[in-house]
Amino acid sequence: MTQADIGLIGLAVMGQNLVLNIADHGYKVSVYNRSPERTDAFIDESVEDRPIEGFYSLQDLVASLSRPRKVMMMVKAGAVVDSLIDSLLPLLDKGDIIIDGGNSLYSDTSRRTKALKEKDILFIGTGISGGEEGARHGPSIMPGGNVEGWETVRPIFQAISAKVDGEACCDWVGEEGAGHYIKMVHNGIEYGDMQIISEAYQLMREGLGMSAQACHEQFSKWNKGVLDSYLIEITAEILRIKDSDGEPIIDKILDAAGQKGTGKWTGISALEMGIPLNLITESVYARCLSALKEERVQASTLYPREARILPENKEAILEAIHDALYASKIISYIQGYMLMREAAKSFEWDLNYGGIALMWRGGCIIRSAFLGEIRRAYDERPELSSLLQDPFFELAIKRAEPSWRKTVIFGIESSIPTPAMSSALAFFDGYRSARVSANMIQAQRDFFGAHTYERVDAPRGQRFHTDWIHSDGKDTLASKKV
Ligand code: NBP
Repeated sequence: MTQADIGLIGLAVMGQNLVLNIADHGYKVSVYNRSPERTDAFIDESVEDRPIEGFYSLQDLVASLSRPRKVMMMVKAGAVVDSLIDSLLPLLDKGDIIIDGGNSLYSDTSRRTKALKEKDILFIGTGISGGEEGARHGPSIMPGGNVEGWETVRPIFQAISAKVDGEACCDWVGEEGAGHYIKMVHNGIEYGDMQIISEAYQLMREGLGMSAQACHEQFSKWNKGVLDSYLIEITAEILRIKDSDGEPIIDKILDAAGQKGTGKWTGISALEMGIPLNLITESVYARCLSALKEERVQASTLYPREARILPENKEAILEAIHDALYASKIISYIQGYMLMREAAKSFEWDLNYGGIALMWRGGCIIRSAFLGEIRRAYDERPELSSLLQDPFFELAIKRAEPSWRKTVIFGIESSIPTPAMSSALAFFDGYRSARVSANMIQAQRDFFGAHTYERVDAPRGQRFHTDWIHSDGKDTLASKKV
């Protein structure tokens, strides 16, 4: 009997769909799950005549694989991954490859890559996006880890991934935890995209008094232009669907958002790296605030909102909301790319920024036409330090700016929160300012803590201190070089 091309551990929703996808591309797959009943049910109900075989011990699974063996785990991130690696190690030989396709934290992947390298086992930690549907018909795949394993797994990964204009949405991302880092940033951007779309929706629904059906029509229209993306498409679809009583189902859904943690990880990493990733971080906070449902309901009676007067220039505001959504989305990706650039510097990863945009272009939740422009920008100028320096994005932001401001003002005047759109605008206003308010912060730090400051009329790096406390009422103080 021929040996299998790859083994897959973990037959929940992602694992099952990936196995079917791999088998449909002509590869023989061996599968294993902790609970044997799930393996049996999968083999009985879904496998049909595909080249898939179930095993009931890791030993038998590994023995069924061709060399070098490729064993992929699709299990919950965390301790389970470490314990499975420990169980696999005695069964594997030098040059075999362990792949973690779950949502592992990048630092865990870096640790595992290094530890397994010492045992001559190649480790690949790969981000996989697209949910159940993507896993079955073509996900976005973001592999990183030990590059020596890449050529062996590449044919399978690129065969099963999504394709855009014939190109696979899967390429090598970089060393150690780079694949999982990029997947984490992808998820952070997903939080941001979802938040700005939800803000636009609330402005339309409550600020402009539009029905769910009218919002459906508007989002469908927007999906044919620069905002063309999976998340705008599903938003339009959600707004069309009615509950059994004929009312829009969106109105029956409780306004308390869940989260699994990848947005938070992205925010934490941005804080650690010192990158102003405020749109994504605000999106995480917005979910936290939404979860305080009971407190919000109480506060809404304590601080009742003034009755809203619908504006007369509805069409103009609608257009402004579109532009604010587009500009905020650009800022979100700009911040995401700033973070990846800093991570690459800090961890000494050689990231391919255009390739990352291609990987996100299809198959994943944040897929959009707009990512084609990001790819073009980085292909043309790989050294680009910010997408704001690319003429396409420069023009887009300049065109959208007045409407973006108008939208944020409309939200404030209507007491509709737009934390992501507003923070994106605050970021932009700070980024484009040659002088910000940090001179005051430096003066305060020097006043209470003698932290020193740099001067505008001295070379960078020279530090000064003022003896603010012993001024004895004098308002002219000397700045001393320290
Ligand atoms: P889960 O994250 O729910 O993983 C559970 C699967 O792992 C079950 O089949 C379980 O077996 C198996 N498993 C094995 Br084998 N050993 C286990 C152990 N020691 N402890 C616990 N479970 C064990 O599955 P999923 O939703 O398919 O996701 C798989 C990975 O892919 C996760 O890391 C997830 O974050 C990631 N991911 C998910 C999505 C998505 O849309 N769901 C998208 C992208 C990435 P059992 O049958 O005995 O419980």
